[in-house]
Amino acid sequence: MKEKQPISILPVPFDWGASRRGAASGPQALLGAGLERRLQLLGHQTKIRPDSYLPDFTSDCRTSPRMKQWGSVLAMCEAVSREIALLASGGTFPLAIGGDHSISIGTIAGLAQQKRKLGVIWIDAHADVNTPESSPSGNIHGMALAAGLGLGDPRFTTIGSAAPKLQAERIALVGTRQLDEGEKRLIRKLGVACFTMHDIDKFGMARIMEQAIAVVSSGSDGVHVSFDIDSVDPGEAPGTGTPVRGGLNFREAHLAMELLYEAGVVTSADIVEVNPLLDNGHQTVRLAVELIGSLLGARIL
Ligand code: 5AB
Ligand code: MN
Ligand code: MN
Ligand code: MN
Repeated sequence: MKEKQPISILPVPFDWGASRRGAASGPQALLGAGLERRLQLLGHQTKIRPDSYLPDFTSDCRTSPRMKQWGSVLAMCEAVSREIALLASGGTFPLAIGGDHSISIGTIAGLAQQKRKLGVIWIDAHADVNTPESSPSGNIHGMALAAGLGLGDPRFTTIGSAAPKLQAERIALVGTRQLDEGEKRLIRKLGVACFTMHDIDKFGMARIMEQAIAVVSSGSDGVHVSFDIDSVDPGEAPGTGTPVRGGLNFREAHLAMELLYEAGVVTSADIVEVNPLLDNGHQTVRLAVELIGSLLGARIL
C-alpha cells in the first residue's frame, strides 16, 4: 500500500457460497473485535462501507447441485465487484472482509477493471480452483480462484469485464494442503505456483514468501492478498467451516503477513472464512484482526 493511503473496509456478510452457515457474521465479529481501531492506531485513515450496497439475496432460491445457491452468490459478487471497483478508483486501499471465499470472485472482478496484470497471493489450505464440473461439493467458495482465471460458469467469469481477469503466471498459492483431483490436474496444467505446507516445513516461511512475492509481483500492476483463515492450523483458528489439520502456526501466519507488508507491493486484500459460530470464544476472530494488522504495518518496534 502507498504511504498514508486511506483504507476502505468493505464488509461482505455472506455465506451461501459455503455449506455451513456462520461466516456471514464474520464482518460484524471482526469489526466488534476492534479492527478499525487497530488500523487507526497503525496510522491509517479508515472508512467502513455500510452494507446497503448489497442486494437482498434472502429470497433468491436459484440453485443447482453443481453450483449451490448460485443466484445469491452471483447477486452478491456483482454488487461486491461494483463496490470494489468504485473504492479502488477512488484511490483507497480496498479491504474486503467476509464472508465465505466466494466473495473474492467479486473482489477480483472489481479490481480487474483497473488492473489488467493483477498478481494474487492465495493463502489457504485449499486452492479453490474447482469448476462446477470438477467440484465434489457444488460449493462456490471452492471455485473462487478458478472464476478469476476465467474457468467455470460464464455468468461468474464475466462479472464486470470479459474473462479472464487473472493470468496463471501471476498467482501463488501458499499453505496448500488439501486439493481435489481436478484441482491438482489444473494446477499442473496451468503451471500455477503452489507452495504447499510441505514446502513451508522444508524451506521455512521466509524463503517461501520471498518466492511467492516474486511470482505475484513480477510484471504485475498490483498485488491482491486473499487470506482464507483456514490456512492457519485449526488449533490456532478453529472458527472456520472447512478446517484442515497441519496448517500454518501463529508465527508463520504473522510472518507471512509481515513480509507482505515489508515488500510494499500489496494493493488490496480480503480476509475470509472466519466463522464466529464455530469459534472457541473469540480466538479465531482475534487472530484474524491481528493478522490484518500485521499485513497493514503492525510491528513490535
Ligand atoms: B475454501 C473443496 N475443495 O471444493 C470443495 O474454504 C473445499 O474457500 C473447498 O477454501 C473449500 O468443496 C473452500 C473440498
Ligand atoms: Mn478458500
Ligand atoms: Mn480454504
Ligand atoms: Mn473454508
